Amino acid sequence: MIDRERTENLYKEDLRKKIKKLKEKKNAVIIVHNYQRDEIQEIADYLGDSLELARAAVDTTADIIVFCGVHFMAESASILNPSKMVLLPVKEAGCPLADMITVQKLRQKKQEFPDAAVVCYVNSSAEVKAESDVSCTSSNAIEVVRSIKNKRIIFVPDKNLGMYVQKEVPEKKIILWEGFCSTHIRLTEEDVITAKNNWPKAEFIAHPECDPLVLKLADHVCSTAGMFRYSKTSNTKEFIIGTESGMLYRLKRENPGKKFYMPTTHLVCANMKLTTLGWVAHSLENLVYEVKVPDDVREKARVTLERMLSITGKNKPKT
Ligand code: CIZ
Repeated sequence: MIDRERTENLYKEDLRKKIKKLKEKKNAVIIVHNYQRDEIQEIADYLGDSLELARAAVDTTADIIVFCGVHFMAESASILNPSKMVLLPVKEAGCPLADMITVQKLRQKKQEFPDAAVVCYVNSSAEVKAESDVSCTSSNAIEVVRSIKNKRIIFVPDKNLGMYVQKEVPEKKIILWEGFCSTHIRLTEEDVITAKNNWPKAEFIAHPECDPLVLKLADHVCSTAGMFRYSKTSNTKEFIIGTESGMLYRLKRENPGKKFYMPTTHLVCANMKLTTLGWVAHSLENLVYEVKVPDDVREKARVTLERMLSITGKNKPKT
């Protein structure tokens, strides 16, 4: 091993020890999204998608939640746990998709379609959640939309997820928002065709935030939680993964006999990768950066999130 690598490993080991001590001293829990760096996934008390993490945040008895993900996720944890301190280690870790909608624009859309219910993907701000009827994640979007009485639904802000749900729930009329995930959109049909040629025995599993042309090539479409379940139970031994590259770490760890490939090197969410061991230690040591939502917004957004949690059942996430 070259000296630089050894020094870096020793530094990381020191940081892991420091984080463990601080966590115990402050009664904190580390909640980590599936798209985080490997080094962050390794220190997770809970690792999962936003639905699983929202549930973990509700269930924890810790006083402090260190949320290793992006801003809207920490915000959801704070909305559901107003008495706990929720920390986002890097305050700039945002979500371009969540920024593609504002409350003002959503209000205009609601005026255009007054009979429609609003379903907002969790990748949205607390203000947008507060203005919506119910939230959803990619794990439960179909179930949530099916459960709604209104025939017309304004689905915000991800148009690809909205189109995917529309195909699965044709009896509803979904009004789409022009938002998209700037990471998933980078995956092209050509990338998938090339990957399928390179690994002809592999199944292609795609996230519903991908372009519809990419989804047409998929053997299975599901959320990240669905990808873990599917790859574990499927008899297939090789998979091409159509979502953020952070997924490979846990997929490989939980399926030692199977192979996982990325169809392109471009599926990296820069915001998700901002969190490092150094920032987690800094966050715990200095109790920064606390994410709080003003009471009036929080109360309405909580109803929207809790409706979603009650529709999907407390402990059984669907694909
Ligand atoms: O819901 C989430 O956590 C996201 C952003 C993706 C997924 O499918 O898990």
